Amino acid sequence: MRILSSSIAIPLFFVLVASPAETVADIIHNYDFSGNLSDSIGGVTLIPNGGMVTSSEYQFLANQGLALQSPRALKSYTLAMRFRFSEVSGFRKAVDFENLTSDNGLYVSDARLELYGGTGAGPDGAFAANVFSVVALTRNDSTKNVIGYVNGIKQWEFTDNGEVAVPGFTSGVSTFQFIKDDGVTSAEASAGAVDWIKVYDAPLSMADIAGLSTSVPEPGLVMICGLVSGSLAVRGWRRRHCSNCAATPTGA
Ligand SMILES: [Ca+2]
Ligand SMILES: [Ca+2]
Repeated sequence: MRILSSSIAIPLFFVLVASPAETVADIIHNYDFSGNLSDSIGGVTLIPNGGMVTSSEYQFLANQGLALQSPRALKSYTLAMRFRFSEVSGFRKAVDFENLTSDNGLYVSDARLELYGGTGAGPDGAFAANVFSVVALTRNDSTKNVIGYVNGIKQWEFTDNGEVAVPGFTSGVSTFQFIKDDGVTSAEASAGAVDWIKVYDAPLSMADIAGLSTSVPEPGLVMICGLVSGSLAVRGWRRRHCSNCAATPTGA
């Protein structure tokens, strides 16, 4: 057949146009710390190590960390968190992937973002003391590509053949340890506060990461949006159901 009839060609055209190579990701954990440590979409509750939950954030002294024990293997994912440290000089651990048994992990390092064990520090001045920042990390297990962002701006990327950024998976549980130093060095931590933590089951695009950094869902709307989300592309999810979720970040 040399020429498609219009009745066939038009549907094919729309199939092609409607199939972009856009990342489709499910949000699998969403913590907004609105008075508790629970997952607003029904997943596991965070495990605290001291610290205090207010109506909007988790406030902590150094090493009063949070543990997330996700019931799935996470080799491709996006992790995003909005937090502030009172100290950004030296090494201050933000995320540990080895259940506190390794010095490797994601640090604020002299006000830069560094995934120690995977890549060097990013640009200077990415963080300031007592100022909220959004840190995001994406990992694609097909390519082993890991990208780190601060406030939507890419800081670095590297090929993670050594799975430095893969959370340890033991007994059916992947463990992220937040804002707490490992047992190797113990003191690389800071006091501060965390506003929210989100985990997706796939690497988000740079545009989606930027969107996370500029919109902060209000607690009540998070509940509403959590009910209607499901398996949707994050970009589409936000556009179709959560247009009211965009709000001016507070405290930044
Ligand atoms: Ca350490
Ligand atoms: Ca919050």
